Amino acid sequence: MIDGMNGKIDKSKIEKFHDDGYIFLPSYYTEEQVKRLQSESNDILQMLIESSIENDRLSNRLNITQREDGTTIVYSMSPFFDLSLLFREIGTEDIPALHQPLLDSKSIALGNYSQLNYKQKIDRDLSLDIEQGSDEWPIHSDWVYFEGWGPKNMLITVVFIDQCTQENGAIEVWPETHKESFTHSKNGQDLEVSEAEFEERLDPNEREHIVGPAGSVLIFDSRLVHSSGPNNSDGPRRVLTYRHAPRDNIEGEVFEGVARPNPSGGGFPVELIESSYELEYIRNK
Ligand SMILES: O=C(O)CCC(=O)C(=O)O
Repeated sequence: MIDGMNGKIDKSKIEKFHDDGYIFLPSYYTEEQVKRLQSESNDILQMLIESSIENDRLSNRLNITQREDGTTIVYSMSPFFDLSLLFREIGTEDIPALHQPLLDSKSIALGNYSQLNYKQKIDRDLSLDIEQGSDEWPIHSDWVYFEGWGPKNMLITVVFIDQCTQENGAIEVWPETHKESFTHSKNGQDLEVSEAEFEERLDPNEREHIVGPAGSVLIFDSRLVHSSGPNNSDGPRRVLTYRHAPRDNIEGEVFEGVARPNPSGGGFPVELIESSYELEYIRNK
């Protein structure tokens, strides 16, 4: 639907993907397309915040934290496949076309595991229960969340909605770490590479900050170790993060290019609850 313009995945990029575990396509989307991404992100956030306030209940799609410095930050929002045709079609059309040279079978979006990471300050008093936390992402690989049940050869695709810089908390990757496996330990709800493994096997000097303009696209192997720092700028640092897997590795139904894998085989979809609150808000409005 909003076909990217630049950065076809040629032979050298395929090699880099296999060697380093990631590839970066700067300015993949045009400025005009970026404006659509930004306005869609703004509209969704506004709707979710207004409807949370109206219903006196924080939407379960939203992860909002209060940093130590007192700032309230929208950390992430998920799922969004039912909220945005634009974002869904990027996941079911643009990204699978991009993935084609990297996978053996058609790329399928794992709809319930896609997020919009806002890293965005909000000044409003929400008068809702907000937990203390940070806007950093721990050092981890995504695969550890899926190991044992998830589809093999998963790819993570990140679409930059804003320019990503070191100051605003760009994603950092450790090249080649997709070839190994790292022990993770629990940190609250998250998993992170254990301190011992970090000390022994990860060199902070080898970490690469993936910085670039809005509209850029980063694709990485789900086993690649990555993280991100806090947003120290005044503006948001928004990225869409999609998870995809080859069709051949997905058990169960695929509908319109989307699968909904779940470790327990079931699990009640969050959006079926959330949409009742959102529609209530929209009707009242
Ligand atoms: O948005 C970010 O800065 C990092 C996201 C991330 O690490 C993840 O989704 O696994």
